[in-house]
Amino acid sequence: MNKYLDISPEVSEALASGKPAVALESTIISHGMPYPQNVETALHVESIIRENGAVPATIAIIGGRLKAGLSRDEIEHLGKAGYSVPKASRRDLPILAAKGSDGATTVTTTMMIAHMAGIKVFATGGIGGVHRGAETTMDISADLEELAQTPVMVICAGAKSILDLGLTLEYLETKGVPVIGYGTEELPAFYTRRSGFGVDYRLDTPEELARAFSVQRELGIKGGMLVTNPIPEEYSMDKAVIDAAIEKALAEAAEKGVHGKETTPFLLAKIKDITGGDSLASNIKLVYNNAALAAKTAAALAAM
Ligand code: PSU
Ligand code: MN
Repeated sequence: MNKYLDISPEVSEALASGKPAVALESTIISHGMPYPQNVETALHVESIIRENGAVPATIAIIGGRLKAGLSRDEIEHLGKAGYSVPKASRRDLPILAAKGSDGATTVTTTMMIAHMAGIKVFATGGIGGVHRGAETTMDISADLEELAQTPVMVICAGAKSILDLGLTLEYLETKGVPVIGYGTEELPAFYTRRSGFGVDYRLDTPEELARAFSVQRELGIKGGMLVTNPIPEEYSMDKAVIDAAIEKALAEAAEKGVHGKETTPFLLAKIKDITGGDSLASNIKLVYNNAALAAKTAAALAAM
């Protein structure tokens, strides 16, 4: 264990006794939703994980410490501080730790810290990917590289079509990352169940997911696995409404010359503004759905 990592007593006890644990990211808390819904959602996600037989480990950087397992006060702090908490991707991690700063962990750094702590399963909303126009901007999320090198299973609701979903799948194929559809042959597009792009494999139970991940480990294959879990039908959004919001957000980003690490937060915030409460409600429900599946999968892995 490294000297910058703090594992909470509850998570530490779970890991030591072979109980299932599920990692959760903190960018979704600080940058993904408004206060106080972000804090309420983060706490409710933790209770869903407990109800489904696993221990939640929300991950963040607090005062330069890499944390696996946060207190209620720490979650409240990250939610209240919002955008003043820096977004922490792979390149930011050593600097924020050296400065003793806070950091909201993305999929990338949540995977890194989960792996340092010994946590195998991670639930989130959406992952980063290859941006539209990446053939000229080269804007490709560090999340895809992390999936290629860090042995953590990431359970998400697919990716938003702010990205080029076809290129994102090509990139994951090149990097050797298995993309699994949970109960579906089609990649879900976050707010909607369908994207028109196929996944590599369809698996239908937490036990099947656990077995696939376990074999990947036994074979000594580097990297993780991406599980895409469609938003429940009753909470999915109208495709035309969400597509129009995404096009508007993309046009505004292009007009303002938004680039680099600001691109994703800018687009996500615009979509939220344009679609209002509808997209927030869907976002919360899909995270709950992923948390339940992640807890069941972690429990199936622990039982193997
Ligand atoms: N929700 C999404 N997509 C995302 C994110 C949230 O639908 O990309 C957040 C996640 O924390 C993700 C990060 O890891 O943004 C990716 O940022 P970037 O594209 O700058 O790598
Ligand atoms: Mn980027």
